[in-house]
Amino acid sequence: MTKKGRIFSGIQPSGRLHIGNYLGAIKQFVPLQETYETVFGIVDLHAMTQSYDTGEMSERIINAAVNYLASGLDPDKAMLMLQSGVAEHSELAWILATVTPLPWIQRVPTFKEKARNQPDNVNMGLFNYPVLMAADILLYKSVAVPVGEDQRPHLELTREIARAFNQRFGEFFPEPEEIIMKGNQSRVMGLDGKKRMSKSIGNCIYLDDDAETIYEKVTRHGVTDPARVRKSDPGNPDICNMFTWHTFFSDKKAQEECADQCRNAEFGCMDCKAVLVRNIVETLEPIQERQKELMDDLDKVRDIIRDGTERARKIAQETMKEVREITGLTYLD
Ligand code: AQP
Repeated sequence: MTKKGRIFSGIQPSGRLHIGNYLGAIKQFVPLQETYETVFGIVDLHAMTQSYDTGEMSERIINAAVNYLASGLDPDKAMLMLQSGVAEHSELAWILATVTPLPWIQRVPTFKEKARNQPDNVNMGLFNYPVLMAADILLYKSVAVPVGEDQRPHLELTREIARAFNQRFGEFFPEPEEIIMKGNQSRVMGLDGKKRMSKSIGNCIYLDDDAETIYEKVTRHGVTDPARVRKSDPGNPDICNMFTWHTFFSDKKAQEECADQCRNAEFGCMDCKAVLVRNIVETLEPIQERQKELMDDLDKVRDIIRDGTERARKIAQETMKEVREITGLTYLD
C-alpha cells in the first residue's frame, strides 16, 4: 500500500511513561504506522528543559523505548529514533528561531504553565521548546501530526513558523495538517483530578506500576465525587475523576453498572475503585508482559533505537542540505 506521507511525533523522557502518555499518545499513534511513514521520537533535548539527574537519562530513554515497543510500535514499520542522535533537529531549530517573532512564543499556553511549575528554572530552552518542536516536525516534512486538544496551539505555531520560513526563503516546508484525537483521552487527569497527569508532577499511574501499587494509588489517592461523604450518599459519576478513568479502562456494561449503583448509593467509592483497579491491571497486563521481555533484551532495544535513528538521520540530512542551500549557508560546499 502506498503510504499517505510522513508524520512525526515525540515523547520526552522526562520520567517514566504513564497511562496519560499511553491513552493520549502512544495508543493513538500506533495505528498510524499502517497508513503513514512514521517517525516516533524520544525527544531527550526537550527533557533537558527541566532539572534532571544526568545519571538517569539513559534509563528514562530505555523506559520510553520499551513502552513504545510494548504498546505496539513495530520497528519494521515505524522509525523509533533518539532526538539527540540527529543533530539536524537543533540546527533547524536555530534557523527557524530566526524567522519566529518573539510574541508568537510569549503567547504559548504550555510555556506559561511550565514556567509556573518550575519558577526557579525558567530557562531559554523552555522558552524555545515550541520552536524545537516545530523543527522536529518540519525536519521530516511531516504532512500531518496527531494532536490532542491541548497541543493544538503548538501545531498552529508550527504551521505559522513554516509559513514564515516559506515567505522569507521560498516555498519549502509543507504546512502539517492536524490529526485530531477524539475524546477526553487527550487530557487524562491525574489521581487528584485537578491537574493533567504529568511526569513532572508525579500524579501518575506509570505503565510499569504493578497491581499492588496501582491498588494503593487508586484507593488512597484517587479523588471521587467530592460531595459524597458516606457510602449511603448518592454519588454523581459525572463529576468523579475515577469514573472518567472507568471510561478509559472498563467496558460499557461495567461503566453503566458502576454509574447506576453509585447514583443509587448501592456501591461505595471503594467498590467502584476495586472494579477500576481490576480493569486497569488487565489492560496493562499484555503491555507489561512485553515490557519484561524487552527489559531482558536491552541490546535488542538499543539496536532498534540505533537503526531508527540512522534512518531518521538520512531524511534529516537531506532536508538540511536543501535548507542550507535555500538559506545561503553553502560557502564551504
Ligand atoms: N495527561 C495526559 N493525557 C493525555 N495525553 C497526555 N500526554 C501527556 N500527558 C498526557 C501526551 O503524551 C505525549 C508525550 O508527552 P510529552 O512527554 O512530550 O510531554 P508532556 O505532554 O508535557 O507530558 P508530561 O507527562 O506532562 O511530561 P512533563 O511532566 O515532563 O511535562 C504528548 O502527545 C502528550 O499530549
